[in-house]
Amino acid sequence: MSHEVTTHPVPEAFASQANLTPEKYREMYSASIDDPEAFWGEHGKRIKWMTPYTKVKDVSWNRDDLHVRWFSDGTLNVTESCLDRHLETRADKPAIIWEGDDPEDSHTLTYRQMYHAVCRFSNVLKEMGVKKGDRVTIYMPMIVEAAMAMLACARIGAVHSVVFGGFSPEALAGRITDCESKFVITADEGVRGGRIVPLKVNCDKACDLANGMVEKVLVVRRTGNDVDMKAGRDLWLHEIGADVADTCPPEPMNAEDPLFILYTSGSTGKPKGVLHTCGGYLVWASMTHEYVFDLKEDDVFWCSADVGWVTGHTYIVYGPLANGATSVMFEGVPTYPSASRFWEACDKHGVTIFYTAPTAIRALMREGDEPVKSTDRSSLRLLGTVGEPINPEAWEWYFKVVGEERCPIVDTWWQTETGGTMIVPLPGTSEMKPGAGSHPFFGVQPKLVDAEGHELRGATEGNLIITDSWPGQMRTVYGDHQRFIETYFSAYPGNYFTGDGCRRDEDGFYWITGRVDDVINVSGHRMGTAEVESALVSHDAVAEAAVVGYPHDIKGQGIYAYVTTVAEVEPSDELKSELVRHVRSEIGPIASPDLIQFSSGLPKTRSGKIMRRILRKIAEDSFDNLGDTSTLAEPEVVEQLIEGRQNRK
Ligand code: 6R9
Repeated sequence: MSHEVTTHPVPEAFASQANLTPEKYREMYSASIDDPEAFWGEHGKRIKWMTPYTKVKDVSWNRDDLHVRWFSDGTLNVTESCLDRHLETRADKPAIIWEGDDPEDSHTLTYRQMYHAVCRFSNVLKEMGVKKGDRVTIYMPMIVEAAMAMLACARIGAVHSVVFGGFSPEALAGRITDCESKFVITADEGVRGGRIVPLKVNCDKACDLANGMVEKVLVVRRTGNDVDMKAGRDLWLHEIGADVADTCPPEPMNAEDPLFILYTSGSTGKPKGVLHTCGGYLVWASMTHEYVFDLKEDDVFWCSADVGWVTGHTYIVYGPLANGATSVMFEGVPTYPSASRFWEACDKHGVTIFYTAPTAIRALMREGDEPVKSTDRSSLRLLGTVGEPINPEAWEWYFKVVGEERCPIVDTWWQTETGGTMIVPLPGTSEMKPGAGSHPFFGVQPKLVDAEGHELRGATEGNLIITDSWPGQMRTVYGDHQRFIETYFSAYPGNYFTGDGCRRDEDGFYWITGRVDDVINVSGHRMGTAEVESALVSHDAVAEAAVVGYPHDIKGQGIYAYVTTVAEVEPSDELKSELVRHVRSEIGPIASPDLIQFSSGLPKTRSGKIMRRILRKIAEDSFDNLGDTSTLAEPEVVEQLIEGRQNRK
């Protein structure tokens, strides 16, 4: 990434009304670091507690006794913060504005309506036999019932595990069995970009694969098309929801009781079930949502993520609702029916804050300025991005064309594991450098280190670690605490390792440079290269596969797969298509390889370790700088791979 960017001051009109000033940020940040107990003791009160906490922070990042607890003697139910407490002053305020895939299709739910709908949903779950502590898998399209399902689980103390609706039956089954989820909530079908997604069919396949694990499936009617219902197992929400009460007492939960599990990819093995708990997560979600987005009572906030990702959890559902904000939920895609869709919907609903991913911005930028300029967008006052580094060109376009230089851009760096934003140019507090994550949020202590863990000071580049806990931190990997310790706390003992590389410039701004492990970021979706590899080798024709990321104009990174076929099978274009189909069915369309290169071998060390560094360089078309290849078992493989790469152009 180019280091030369134009720095922009905070637009004046924005600065004059911002919640924070540079001084206030510095003051609050220092307070959060100097005395975390006092700082969080105070800010923890922003959510509703049933029993107030007296303990604030109880954390050890020591490997032998690793635990993370915040507010640990407090009790609460997160839905009281998100719903009940708004009934007094915001009952008729829109809680969720739903914008359907079809631009003619939208509706609004007020806080009162949302409250009763969630209570009814909670009573339905109880009738199905869901109990406190049970895991419930949610496999849904972007309809309001997805948010209701999450909150209904929270209301009765069940632990939700939302699985992105674009995942395959195999991927869904893996996530069901990993957390032993006896209950699944799905819809008949989803609708995206004018196309139907067969959710119930996928869910049925997943239930078969999960070998009797699933006892009950609750089905929400979205399209109304016919689907098979299995007697004794499957239930329609509109049927059992018809005669349940519309109030439901909130289950008292300890601050450290689980709230949700969300599966995310790592550099090795199968996806990890990231576990978040009730108290700290909600404090973090609501606090970051307020300060990062300069939230005001009248804002209409639109986060365009899917609830299947952490961004949807924190900034469509929990953060906005805890803050009594109006949250827009969008069923469709940015380019359907046209490339003006986002901006038309902003006009339609008077959106003031808009938050999306760089990959969407790049895709829309390619369509030119006209689809943007044909819309009004005067309601917008702040723009945000998340998911991957944003290249300065896309940033400038977003700033100038979409926001007309009126709206600051908050580039929010964070992870599934962190629960909410960690590094961000808080609006109004700092000039903006396109592409820079900029500064730590309250309570966040970033540090840059070299591979051995030595701290790097001043303007420098290294691996990004966080040196102390924050309330929104994940608590464990569900069912595998050891993996939690190994993954995050073993590279730099006593510190949390993010897996990201980062540069700090001479002004102290942080710039995230991307993953330094075997995780790639495709259109803002995290993917373990190992997952794609294991999907490929599960095909009979494949002997061996190695997957790396390579620069891709729209997706940020594309998936490049090197494949060695078994002896009896000749490589062919048909086989390539077949392998792409295979990976889609094993994981889902987001994991489709963009390029497959057949090769007779892979570059390996004598001990048999694949040298991905070399494969990455070849995929990037940079052949000159392959580094030391002397440890390779068969150096000639590299020549063949380069030739193969060059021939494909
Ligand atoms: C929220 C989310 C986390 C990984 C993270 C990093 C990348 C996210 C970013 C960013 C640069 C940003 N990432 N936001 N990189 N600038 N503003 O995306 O969570 O899906 O767990 O991905 O995404 O590499 O480590 P998750």
